[in-house]
Amino acid sequence: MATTLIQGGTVVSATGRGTADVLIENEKIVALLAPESRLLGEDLAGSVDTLIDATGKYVVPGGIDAHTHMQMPFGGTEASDTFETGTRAAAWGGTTTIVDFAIQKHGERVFDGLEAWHDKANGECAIDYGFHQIIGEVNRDSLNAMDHLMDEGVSSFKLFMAYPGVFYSDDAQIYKAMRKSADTGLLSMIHAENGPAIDAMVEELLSQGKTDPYYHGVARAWQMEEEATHRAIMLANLTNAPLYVVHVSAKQAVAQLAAARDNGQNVFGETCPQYLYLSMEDQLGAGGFEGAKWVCSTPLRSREEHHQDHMWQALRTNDIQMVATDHCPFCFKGQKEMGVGDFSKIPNGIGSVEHRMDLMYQGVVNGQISLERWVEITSTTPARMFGMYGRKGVIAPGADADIVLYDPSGHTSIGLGKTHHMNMDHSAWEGFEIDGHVDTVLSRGRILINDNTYLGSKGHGRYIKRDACQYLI
Ligand code: DUC
Ligand code: ZN
Ligand code: ZN
Repeated sequence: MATTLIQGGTVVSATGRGTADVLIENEKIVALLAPESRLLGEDLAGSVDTLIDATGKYVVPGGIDAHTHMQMPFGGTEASDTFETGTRAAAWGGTTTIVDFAIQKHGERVFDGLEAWHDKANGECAIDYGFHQIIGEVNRDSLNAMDHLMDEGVSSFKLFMAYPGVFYSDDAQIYKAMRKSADTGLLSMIHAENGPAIDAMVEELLSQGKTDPYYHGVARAWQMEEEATHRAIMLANLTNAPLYVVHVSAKQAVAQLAAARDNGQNVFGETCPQYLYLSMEDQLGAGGFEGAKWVCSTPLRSREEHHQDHMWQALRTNDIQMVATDHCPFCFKGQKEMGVGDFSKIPNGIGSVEHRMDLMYQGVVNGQISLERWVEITSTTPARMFGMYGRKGVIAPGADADIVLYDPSGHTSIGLGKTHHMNMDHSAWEGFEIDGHVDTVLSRGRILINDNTYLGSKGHGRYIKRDACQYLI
């Protein structure tokens, strides 16, 4: 039996903090020990196999990024991080679990799609991983398959109100799938943007010669997001389906979610670091084709309209419950460049899996969220939302020893040649400075990162069979 003791740190949970030593046996946390126990002659430091000094550090549950797209075929190309490179980058940034999206394409069977994603990930991952299921075509066959997703440890599925001709589901299809969600307990995840109206606006803008990346944001106006969010909420209300809206970026969409929650509906919202820090004016409008680096959907919103401030506020007040990345990386050369002269051909996506914990910690430094809330929105809530809590998202006896030592007096300079391990030729976060540093990362008791060195390996990460959402009765 391998034993590890993390000694002298401040253990932070979603509900509080205190000095405690964490004892690990093999892959599990077995005890939290008060410092006083050492004075009583119970100092375990001399008897464990590995002793980690956490003095001055926060000891927090490993990050859970519940929205990633590793090697996802999309927009005529494929997301540039493989499960190997993407999960390694995640580990560097203190994320020890991802939930990626398996895809059922049009004309394909759901379980063939799921199997394909198992094949891509199996034996490749540095950290643990689970899957949501994208239902790309709601039909009798896929509705039947949904009856069996929970048995596979896939307790959530995603539908798109955007991307007509690719992943798009119309209202009738959404209605049918949500009925199934209510019957099976699967959580309905929705990409809420009015796809057909967006496509009409894209055509209009291009015909006026408005081809720059900035117009991606114009075409995907906040009205498109608010309307679709409202429609999703109403369909969920009608069918009694639990609803989780992904990558919320518009303050008007947040208001829809808040109203539904006040109304007693099981509705949840996720936002992403890009909607808290970046804007349509500063990044999408960077000039020329540069803005392509920040083309993602939903799009970056206007700084002048203060969407970013509202998003921080919503995180504080729990109108938005958690932060994922929607990690969907594309290189500038050869991938983003596909959209030179036509913004609608730029592959949609930003890579952030490596930086989520740091970027959200900067919210603590800036006084936008508390330290405990940081743990909650990056780890504990994702664990509960997606049926992993107890095993993940908490430092407590019986939990997997997925632990991050975070150094609040350290510093992280984000950018190529600095802290960049994602398989991308640029960083959407170039130049960001973080007043904190991921110091040590453990996944199921194994040290993956220590002293700025990667000690992990592909194949360490295991598939997590998830239970149903733990916010539902
Ligand atoms: N949005 C993105 O930016 N990329 C992948 C898919 C999505 O919905
Ligand atoms: Zn989406
Ligand atoms: Zn996504």
